[in-house]
Amino acid sequence: MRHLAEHVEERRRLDVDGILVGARSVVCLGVRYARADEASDGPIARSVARYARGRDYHRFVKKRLHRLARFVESLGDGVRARALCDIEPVLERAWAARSGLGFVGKNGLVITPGQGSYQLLGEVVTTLALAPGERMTERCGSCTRCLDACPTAAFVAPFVLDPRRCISYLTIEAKGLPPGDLRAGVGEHLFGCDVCQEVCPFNAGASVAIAGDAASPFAPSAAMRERSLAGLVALDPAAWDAATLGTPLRRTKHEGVARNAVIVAWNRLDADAGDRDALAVLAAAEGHPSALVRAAAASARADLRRRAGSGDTRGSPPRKAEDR
Ligand code: B12
Ligand code: SF4
Ligand code: SF4
Repeated sequence: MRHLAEHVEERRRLDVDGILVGARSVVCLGVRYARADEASDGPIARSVARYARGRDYHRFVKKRLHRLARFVESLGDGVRARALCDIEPVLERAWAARSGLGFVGKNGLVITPGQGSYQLLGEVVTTLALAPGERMTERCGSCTRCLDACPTAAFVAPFVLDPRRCISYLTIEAKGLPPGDLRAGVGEHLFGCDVCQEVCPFNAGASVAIAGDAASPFAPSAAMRERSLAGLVALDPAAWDAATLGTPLRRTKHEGVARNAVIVAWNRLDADAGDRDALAVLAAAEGHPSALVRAAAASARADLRRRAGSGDTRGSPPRKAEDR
């Protein structure tokens, strides 16, 4: 996330001129990614955050935003417009909240009543002067479900997240192994986390409100539906490339996904030291080219041996993706 720190001043001032000289308006958009057919995703895909099960959104959302930007430019002589999505150092949620797209919930995410929070944000910044939307007031009320449900206690206070504790950070951005208490908190999450959205009442029925289908860019690939966790770890570079081409999983590389698979297996072994699938993941990880993955597997094995030595073979069962 270093790119965010490189533009501190622009971020502090929400300096739109730094993004597009002469900018006067920002059009904020939410792209839904909840799907009606999520239940058929299979256990591997279901351990991946919903936004990341299909194609990498950066490409196709940006493409749509570019089209909108060209349209906005066609609205007047000399009008300029620039599409942004995720990677630019702007405060997308603050902008979305100001635009009236939704409100920022206690889980820190932009929620649009009737649509929920399973939406990605994008913007078109333009020199065109547009009438501003009306800011939506926050509607969480006394609810604290997201704060209470977070498996790693990542919320310091309502609306305030410690990103270093967030499973999304630990499984996608962080380079090493999470420390003990956080490792257990990662549970069954292979890539990202949706828990603080799953419990949100604004998402009740969100996945059926607008029908998704197999053609949705957020639907998992056939390979992702069928592969076992150990199979995912054991992929050779060519097979990994073929299985994940154009997907967000590429962000952590094979090394990151394999490390996460070891963590998931380790957490299963905490509950049942004889879990065969989990042991198969460790075996595959022990032959992985990455030193990080091998070290993760060695730590899991050492932990198993230590617990077996002390007669402790059972822990609290982790939350399984298929139970959610
Ligand atoms: C870094 C990052 C992360 C980090 C840190 C998250 C964090 N809370 O900061 C990690 C890796 C943990 C993460 C996790 C996730 N992320 Co993220 N992330 C980002 C990213 C790239 C930057 C966020 C950032 O700048 N944080 C720094 C803080 C300071 O800013 P902020 O919280 O965004 O904004 C607040 C302040 O600006 C303040 N504010 C309000 N008004 C004003 C006015 C002024 C003048 C100022 C200064 C501030 C201010 O309120 C804002 C809202 O809380 C954004 C994309 C982007 N460019 O914005 C996506 C983004 C926030 N992530 C997104 C998503 C989907 C997720 C996950 C759900 C992914 C997943 N399933 O695993 C989780 C959710 C975790 C959670 N509950 O927040 C979406 C959120 C969509 C939505 N509906 O809101 C975004 C917008 C990406 C996108 N383009 O769609 N993410
Ligand atoms: S994404 Fe998961 S770990 Fe991160 S704040 Fe939400 S519930 Fe907690
Ligand atoms: S779970 Fe409750 S507190 Fe959290 S964002 Fe949703 S409505 Fe707000």
